[in-house]
Amino acid sequence: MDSGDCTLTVVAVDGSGNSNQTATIVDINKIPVANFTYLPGNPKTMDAVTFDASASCDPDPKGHIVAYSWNFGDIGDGNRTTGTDAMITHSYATEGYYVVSLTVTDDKGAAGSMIRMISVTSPRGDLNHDGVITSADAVIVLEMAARGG
Ligand SMILES: [Ca+2]
Ligand SMILES: [Ca+2]
Repeated sequence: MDSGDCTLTVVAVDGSGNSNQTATIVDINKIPVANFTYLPGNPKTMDAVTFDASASCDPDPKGHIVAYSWNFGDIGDGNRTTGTDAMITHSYATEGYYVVSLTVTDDKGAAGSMIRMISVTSPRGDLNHDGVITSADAVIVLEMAARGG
């Protein structure tokens, strides 16, 4: 991948929250650009969701990404995994909205991040919302029928 595939904006922020875009970068390592997609686009609970970070890149002609760090946003303060492959799968146990963040690290140790919001829904018929359809869901159907629906 050549450097023309990357868009890079460096924004410096001081302790007071003031920011300033830096236009001149000469002979220093450029931070890598994180980007990812996921499939299926409308995942359901317990689906193996494939996250693909192969669109990430390092603007430096000879630079490359050495690590992909994910926070899938579930389980307490997140569910963190770091690997060297751009592709990873993850499944969600419960429905909801999750903030997924990806941080890529380049060969010089610089890091870039991006986040996406992912919506996970329950499969049809999962009446007790535990992510799987089991006899427990059928029991709920029977109870609803017994109450006269
Ligand atoms: Ca770089
Ligand atoms: Ca269920």
